[in-house]
Amino acid sequence: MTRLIEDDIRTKEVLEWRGINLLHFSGSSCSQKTRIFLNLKGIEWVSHPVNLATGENYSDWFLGINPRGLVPVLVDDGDVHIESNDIIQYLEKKFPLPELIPAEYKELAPKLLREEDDLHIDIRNISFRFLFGKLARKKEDSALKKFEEDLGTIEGKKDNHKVNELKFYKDFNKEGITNKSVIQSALKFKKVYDGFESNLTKQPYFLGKELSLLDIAWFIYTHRLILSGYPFKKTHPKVVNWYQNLLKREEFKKEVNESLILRNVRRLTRFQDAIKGTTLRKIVNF
Ligand SMILES: N[C@@H](CCC(=O)N[C@@H](CS)C(=O)NCC(=O)O)C(=O)O
Repeated sequence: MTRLIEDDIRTKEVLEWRGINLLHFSGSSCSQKTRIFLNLKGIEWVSHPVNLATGENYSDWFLGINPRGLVPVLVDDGDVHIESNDIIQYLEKKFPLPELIPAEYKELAPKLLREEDDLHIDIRNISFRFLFGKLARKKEDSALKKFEEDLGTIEGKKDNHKVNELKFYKDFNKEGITNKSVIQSALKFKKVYDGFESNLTKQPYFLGKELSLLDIAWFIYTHRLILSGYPFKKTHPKVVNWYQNLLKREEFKKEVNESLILRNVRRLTRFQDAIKGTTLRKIVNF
């Protein structure tokens, strides 16, 4: 569990925040996952939007709350928790009902969720290329430098996690998202979804008869991949069925509402890719 200690928190005002507070961004996948979880649990929370599109996550104010510069962040009665999967597991303990980790998976759940988190850069590769298109803007060198030089700590220590974030944005600034990265990322997803497809022949949800944290986490990735044109219908029809059933639920649907501008950008990107023969389906070819 990643909870900041008081010395890590430079934006001291949050120490006074009472109740469940979430710093988040409407279109961020990890924020969407956390909000779906809060909806399903019926937890009341205070919303603090952080605009990733304008780089608010690299402001001193936000880095003083999360030195990783990432949303979501949970502030519960002044305690700061980062990392979406840690946040939802923390909240699962605090609000046990309805149970979203089946009893037999209590030990395995952190590992299964880590596998999802390990693919975060991969979902970013695909989203940046096929969903956000020209809206996936480069970060200014000055912003990256400020982030790199920020002295924030996590649990009292310098945070190495930043290295991956910086690498992603430096590579992206240099070469965008290459076909090679798209293929590598898509293959990682295929491997996981092959396993899910086989699970879903025996049961309605990834871990059994009941909806769990794993379904919530993977619903968001699946949603993004579907919008990006991943050929699920051909490769994983049971996954499509599982996804469509979840999408009918208000707790899920309202969190993935796409703004008009994003929808138009995505459609335009798809149209241009179709003309150039560079859609996700064409590139991965499975
Ligand atoms: N492992 C982190 C990943 C969080 C993450 O990457 N958040 C993205 C939004 S989905 C973000 O804040 N990105 C800001 C940026 O890339 O500048 C978690 O699960 O909370």
